[in-house]
Amino acid sequence: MNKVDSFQKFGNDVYEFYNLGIGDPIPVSAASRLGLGDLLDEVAKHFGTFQSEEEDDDRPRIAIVGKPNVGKSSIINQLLGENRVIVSNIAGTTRDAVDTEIVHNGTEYVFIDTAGLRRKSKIKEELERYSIIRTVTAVERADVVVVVIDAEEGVTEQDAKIAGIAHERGKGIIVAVNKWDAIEKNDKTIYEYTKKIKDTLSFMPYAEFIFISAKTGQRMSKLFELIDMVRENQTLRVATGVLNEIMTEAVALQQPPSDKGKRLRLYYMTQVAVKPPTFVIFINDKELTHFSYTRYLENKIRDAFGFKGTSLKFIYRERSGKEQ
Ligand SMILES: Nc1nc2c(ncn2[C@@H]2O[C@H](COP(=O)(O)OP(=O)(O)OP(=O)(O)O)[C@@H](O)[C@H]2O)c(=O)[nH]1
Ligand SMILES: [Mg+2]
Repeated sequence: MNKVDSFQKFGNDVYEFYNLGIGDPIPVSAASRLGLGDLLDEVAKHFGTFQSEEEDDDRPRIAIVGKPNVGKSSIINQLLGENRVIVSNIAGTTRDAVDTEIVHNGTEYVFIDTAGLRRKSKIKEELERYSIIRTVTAVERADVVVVVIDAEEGVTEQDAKIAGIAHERGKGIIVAVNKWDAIEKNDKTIYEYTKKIKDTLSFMPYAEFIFISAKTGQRMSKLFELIDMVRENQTLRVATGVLNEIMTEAVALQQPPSDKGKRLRLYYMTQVAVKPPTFVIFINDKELTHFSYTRYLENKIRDAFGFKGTSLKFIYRERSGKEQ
């Protein structure tokens, strides 16, 4: 019951609402901020414990995402070695995310299959939105995301959009070019494909690449190696001492940007999180930061530690009390 601006004045009126027979009325006032805590308590009572279930599960989770018909389900089938996921050549067969457990070299992996994201013009908006939500949910649950591209079709803007979902969430990313058996190749083909895809996915230069065939099984065990590597990189921690050595050296090699006579100063860097590896840099003034210098620092860190397949996140903090 909203607008109960005074419990003293209107408190008794609330009982009338029991007549509705839909449980206890909870008086609140949004304007006077009354009763909101009680309302929240009531809401929180109904929270389940479903979330912790997956948090306790430390098996690697890999989401397979991509446009319709690129071969996502086929990849999982090939990995599994038995037909447990429905495969068909009609675009949009997989409507729901499906979890498949696969044991490889004694490690248990959970693969999450998703429905392909369609371009808006092709299907009803509703279905499009549903597929996006499914993909987003799968990506959020995953440690590593395999973005599948159809070698026959080549890379498209839609692929970039799908890859962007994983990139924005800081997931480990592997770009798998599937149906590699179906195209004609010479010794330049892999190079040309890689260049084209890197151009289209230029926002994630760190992504790992693999050229596979779900049909013939080409490089499927290599895929597991990549998944393991990317997962390790997602959780890699760099010691603060080493980080600051790299930072000091980087600053000495290339001056930080300045504006109106004031120069960006970097005092200290430390890694505060993994998945994705996240670094806090203490500086004098946030206004002076520039993405190109952040990228420069990122490249220095990558030169030293690789971090292949994972994005890195940088957070700037102004350090007060320091002379500027
Ligand atoms: N030649 C070739 N065909 C493939 C390969 N992988 C999948 N296909 C074919 O591509 C079609 C689509 O495969 P699916 O695995 O159903 O594709 P999907 O990405 O799961 O499709 P949706 O679930 O509808 O989004 C099928 O006809 C497969 O046989 C491959 O590596 N080579
Ligand atoms: Mg499928």
